[in-house]
Amino acid sequence: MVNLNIIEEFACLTLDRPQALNALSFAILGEIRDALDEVARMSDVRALLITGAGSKAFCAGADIKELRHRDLVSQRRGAELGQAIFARLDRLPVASVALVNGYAFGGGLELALACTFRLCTPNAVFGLPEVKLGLIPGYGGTQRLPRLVGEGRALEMIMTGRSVKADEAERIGLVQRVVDADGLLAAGMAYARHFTCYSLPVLEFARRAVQRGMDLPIEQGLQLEAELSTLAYRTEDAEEGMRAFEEKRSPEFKDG
Ligand code: DAK
Repeated sequence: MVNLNIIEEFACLTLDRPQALNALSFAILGEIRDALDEVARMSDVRALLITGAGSKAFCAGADIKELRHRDLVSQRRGAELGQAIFARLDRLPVASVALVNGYAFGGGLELALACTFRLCTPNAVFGLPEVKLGLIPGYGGTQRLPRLVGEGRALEMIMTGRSVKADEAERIGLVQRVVDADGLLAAGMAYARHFTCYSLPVLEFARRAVQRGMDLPIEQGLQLEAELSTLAYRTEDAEEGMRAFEEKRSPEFKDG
């Protein structure tokens, strides 16, 4: 149900349950968790790309058929499990790019939100329609969506269940780019190369400063920035980057 492949310098995770629009059963969630653990152990991977099998859906959300008839304790554990898996994605040592090829609803949008970046095809549709089922998002949507698009837009999507098409998603910053459906993977790889050509530890410091800083008051965020920018300065790659500037040549980063 989940395929993990290495393509050149990238790990590529595909949700492969197209007959149910790649809906997140608990089994698929477990496979995503195992795949993320595997990616975290891969020393030669420079970014993770995530997409859905088929042309119709990235992921239509939590498996609604599985969500019914569960006791409250299991339901609470289910929410915590999904949240913990998406937090792992958020905190992977490498950046991730969601390649959204169709519907990204509910848990599917929450999966994309936990990625560092999002690209989508022109037929992509984004939504948190849980309210239509008498539910609210349970895998991080109420927290990550407002941080990305602002409180008003997030509340509107969550409280009305309104979905957003690709062009609006790009306009409100929900996705970085809309790209052709043909060659989505190639577009994802080309996009990732814009940043993976730099020093991986330095990129990780930058990502941590921005992402963790979003959760902190600005004074603490600035402290975090001072610590992480000093750590970046101490790397050999920083020395190489500054030396290359003075010598008027391209730097050769070694991820150290
Ligand atoms: N779950 C299970 N099956 C799904 C599914 C889903 N989310 N979405 C689609 N499918 C299945 C359909 O049942 C259908 O299966 P068969 O009937 O053929 O067996 C197949 O995929 C094809 O779907 P459709 O026939 O419906 O395809 P259409 O093109 O007509 O419509 C659609 C596409 C995406 C508009 C429609 O399928 C749809 O509205 N799907 C549901 C989208 C949705 O509501 N997603 C949000 C799910 S709720 C929590 C944990 C998590 C959550 C909340 C709480 N706790 C633990 C507390 C999060 C909840 C969600 O994500």
